[in-house]
Amino acid sequence: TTTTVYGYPRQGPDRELKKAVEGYWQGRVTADQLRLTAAGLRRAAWRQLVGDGVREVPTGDFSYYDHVLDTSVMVGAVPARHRAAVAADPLDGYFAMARGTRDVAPLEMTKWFDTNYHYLVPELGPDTVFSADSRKQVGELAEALSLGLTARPVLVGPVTFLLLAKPAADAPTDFVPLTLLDRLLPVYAEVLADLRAAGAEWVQLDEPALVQDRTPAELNAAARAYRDLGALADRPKLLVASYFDRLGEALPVLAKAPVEGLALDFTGPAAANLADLAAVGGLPGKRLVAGVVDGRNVWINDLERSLATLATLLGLAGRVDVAASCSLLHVPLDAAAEREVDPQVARWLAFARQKSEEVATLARGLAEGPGAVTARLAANRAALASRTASALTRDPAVRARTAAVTEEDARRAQPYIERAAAQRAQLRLPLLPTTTIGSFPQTTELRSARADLRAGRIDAAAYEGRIEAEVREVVAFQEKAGLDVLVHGEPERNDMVQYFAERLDGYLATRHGWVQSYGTRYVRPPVLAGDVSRPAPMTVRWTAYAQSLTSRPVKGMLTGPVTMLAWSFVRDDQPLAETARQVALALRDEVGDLEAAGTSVVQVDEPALRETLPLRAAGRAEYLAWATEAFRLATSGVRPDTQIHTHMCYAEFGDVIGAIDELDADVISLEAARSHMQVARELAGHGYPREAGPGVYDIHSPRVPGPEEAAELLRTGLAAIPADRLWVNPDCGLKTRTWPETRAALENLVAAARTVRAELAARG
Ligand code: THG
Ligand code: ZN
Repeated sequence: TTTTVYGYPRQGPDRELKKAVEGYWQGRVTADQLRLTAAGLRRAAWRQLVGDGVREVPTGDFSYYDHVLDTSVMVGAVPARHRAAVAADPLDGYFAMARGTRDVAPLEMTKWFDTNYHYLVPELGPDTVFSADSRKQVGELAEALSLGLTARPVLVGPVTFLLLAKPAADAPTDFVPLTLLDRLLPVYAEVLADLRAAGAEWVQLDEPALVQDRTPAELNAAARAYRDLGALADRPKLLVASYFDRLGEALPVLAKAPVEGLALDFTGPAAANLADLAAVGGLPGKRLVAGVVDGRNVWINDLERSLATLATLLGLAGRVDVAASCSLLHVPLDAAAEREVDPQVARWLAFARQKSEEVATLARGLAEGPGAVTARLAANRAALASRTASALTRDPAVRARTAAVTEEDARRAQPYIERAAAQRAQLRLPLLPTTTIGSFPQTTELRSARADLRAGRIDAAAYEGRIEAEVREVVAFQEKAGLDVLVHGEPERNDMVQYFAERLDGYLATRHGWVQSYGTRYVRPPVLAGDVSRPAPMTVRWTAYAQSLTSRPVKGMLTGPVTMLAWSFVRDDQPLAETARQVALALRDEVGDLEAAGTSVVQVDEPALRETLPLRAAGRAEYLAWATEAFRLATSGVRPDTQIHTHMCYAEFGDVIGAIDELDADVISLEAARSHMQVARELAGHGYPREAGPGVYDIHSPRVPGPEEAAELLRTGLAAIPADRLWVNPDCGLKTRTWPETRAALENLVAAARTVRAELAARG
């Protein structure tokens, strides 16, 4: 029995990698310095893993930006528009693929399964010619071997690589990247041969795409891929890894494949792998790497339960090793760095380092018997018991309240038609009302004010004075620009989820808990540790202040329960639906307080509704049911004339369009500018009965559309949504834009609304 993990946080304890890469982009760090920093971070990570008890370390999981991009480079899948840059300088070409240049667009970015990590989408077409470039993989393996370590290269597997790819812009629309499998396999064969020559005994091929619903043709492709790779004469032993869910139909395919080992996830929904494995007769003669330590949450493992799982698995494979369920990339580095966390809670936390130790403990318990780890098991049992018994995780008042929730609580008292009439009378808005999504530019002055407050250079009163000044400016600008429903601009918020988490009981903030979101960008997801309640209003002060400055309606701005869960680390000791209901009730109180303070429009954002959709279709209906119920619970306590808005960012609404309807929000704003109002047509096609604001300004681009361009998008929107239900707004919040862009874009947006209103009036 050995111990391993599939990947490790890359950034270093103080995000040294972010600093080095961004420094390189700015010309402050040379390529050699960057390489040296990276090699140092890899070495430190391996030493840490070994020190914590992981005996077989992963290599090749490191990345300057993204490991899927590294795979594109490894197989030569460089889009034509980036080839010159890659040829001129591989490192700069790599970053050009990641970030684009003035002249060429980067690869598209999207979420890595249902995690909060984003990868760069490979672009493939019928003309793609693959070629092997194993230098990064071979180089990192050589580094680890030269340190005397047992090392196993980890690669994105060929099937997953193709399934994650998208057709290049010039490919036929019906082109399916998986049809390139026969061309890709020889390239993997070459990389495998190179790794063997460099000293790899084992190589891991990650195939998480096989835990999703797959067609028989896709499963066949997987069977063919591993039959062919298995048949190679010159290759290392192959470990095919899956994670994030059960393998299901793909399990018999991989169990039969001529590879030496499988790595399976046994946590969360993937725990079903245990019964599935028994049903296929186990993996006789093969190596099974058992992912029993959850690699995507921050909680200590139930070691006794994992030992029981491992004991069962012993009878089902030739050899059983212990691992985390997936790469530790998805969790922060070290819980011991969180010195400000209540020690009572700190003993429940496990980040990458603590999870490595758990893996080591479990392997020892498995190999030598539980008696060898008695003290650890006792401490673990005590910590788990203290979590169950804690007043933080069991707040009787919160539990009584969620238990008393009725179906009516999650339903507005009046149907939309009646609410709309009441809201029209109350708000007196023009046709095609204009608004924004909530945030205005976060200036350096605002950021430094926050830094000053944290460092104690200014006091709370001085900080609030600066925020008030910003709110005054934002409100004055909106009045002058002629917007109809105003916002306060959210200058007091850095990250919205963090802002609310800091103000809710039951939530825990971390100080060093960085997790890579994409490239050099990181988030510090707050931790849902206990039962959630709201000790005091969270936003009323700023919304009411903004409202005191203007006679136009000011929209209150909140983050919805699903997004509060999606961008946090969630509890693993109760159903997500229960946690969502607790957050929803806290938000419901905030919505009520906003209404009582004179706010007649409240927006509750759910940008993550689509993101958290379960990987397999079987789980989706249940998820959407609790997710939409939580939103309605947060928003249904208001009067009929209080208008509820919601907002979602991403463009793939197809899968959740029914759920959008189920939210029963009076108004929804959506991203639409880049797709030329496609979403307006989708909503109309679905018979969406309420008001909608498909965005007419793409805030992801520094380009400011002129008034005629926005007017044209509005006319397109009008073809799908009637004039009395169409709103005019940008695609998303403006916090990443500059003030000059924001001013010009919003002035143009108002001008466009006025032009189209005049056209409608002329037509009668
Ligand atoms: N908040 C949280 N999670 C998220 C998002 C969010 N996950 C999904 C999506 N939005 C991720 N997008 C980003 C965008 C920007 C940054 C990170 C994730 C970013 N981070 C700063 C950096 O790395 O330099 C650090 C920000 C900070 O100081 O907190 O720019 O909106 N919770
Ligand atoms: Zn958005």
